Amino acid sequence: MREEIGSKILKLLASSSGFLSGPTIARKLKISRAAIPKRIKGFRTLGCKIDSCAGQGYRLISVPDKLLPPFITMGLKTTIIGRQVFFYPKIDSTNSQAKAIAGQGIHDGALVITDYQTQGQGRLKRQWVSPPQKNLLLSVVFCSLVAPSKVFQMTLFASLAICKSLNALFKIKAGIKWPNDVYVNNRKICGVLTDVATDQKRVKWVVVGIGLNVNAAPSFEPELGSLATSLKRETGRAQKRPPILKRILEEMDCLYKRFLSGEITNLRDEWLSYSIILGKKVTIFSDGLQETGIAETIDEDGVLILLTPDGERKKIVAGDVSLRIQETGVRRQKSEERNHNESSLS
Ligand code: BT5
Repeated sequence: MREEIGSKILKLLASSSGFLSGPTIARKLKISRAAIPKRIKGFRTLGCKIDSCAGQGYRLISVPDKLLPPFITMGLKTTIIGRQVFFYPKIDSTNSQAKAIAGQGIHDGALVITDYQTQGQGRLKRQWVSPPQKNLLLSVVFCSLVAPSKVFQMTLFASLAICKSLNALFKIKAGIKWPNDVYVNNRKICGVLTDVATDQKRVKWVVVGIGLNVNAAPSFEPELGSLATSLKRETGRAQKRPPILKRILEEMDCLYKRFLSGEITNLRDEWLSYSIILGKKVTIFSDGLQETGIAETIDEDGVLILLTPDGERKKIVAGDVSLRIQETGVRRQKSEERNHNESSLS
């Protein structure tokens, strides 16, 4: 895909700390000087602050909190994810759109992103709600040929990348609730939805959708009030979305490349280190049935191993199940810790 001239100009300005003259920009990008002022004007209209000075040229001061492709790809340090961007101001669902274009020769790691979803999807036909222009709503299309059993590992990147990004950018301690939700301080900050298309024994594509609450107040949806949180709530102030998005894409890019090179065990260990369910009492809901036990571990294929009260180890596949962490399990863990400390003292 050829990169648009405007994006190239913006990237060049972003990579320079001082002014860049029109002739320098034209020479570096092999474009005509006449093409530059129009693009600069366009970016100013979108909210970019760009200084201009006679004889010196242009200097980029700041970009707005907009998710337009040039603001995403500018300075993005990835080689696979987000190299192709499809932005929609409003759409039904980024996962639906990503699925619609997945088979049409788009690049591995293509990004579908929007400012507002009218029918945001959760798992099991649940809804993902998000007010316009506040949060991150995106889907990444993976087109590498992998075996169906490896799909869950691919979806690990998303939740792991979110945890690592929130930690690196805001020192926020985020944890993963199997199979793929991200929690901060016992509230959900991010949900991940994976769609897959298989062709005989191969996966044709995997779409990993991410909804991350950035600036929406949890009260945007009264029912979610005490269940959800956002970065604004956790950090105490509104945050710009493009730098957060870029960090997430960069973390995903790095994890994806590790996955492609066969580094499965290390990835799983890293993912497990962020798990908030291991050792806890959990209840699994599936097809109207429920099963309670201790979440013992998650195997390499992403299957949860549940230790039931009668000592049986059951394998729970992520597919169509929901999981609830039992409060008693948390108390139980605390009391176990207390017991452990007491016995250590004696
Ligand atoms: C998920 O489902 O958590 C997956 C959500 C994935 C959303 C992204 S947005 C971009 C992409 N395009 C899409 O159409 N979807 C993906 P699940 O585990 O089923 O959780 C859904 C439940 O989370 C709902 O029933 C609500 O209880 C809760 N919920 C809905 N919106 C929320 C929000 N903004 N923050 C926290 N919780 C929310």
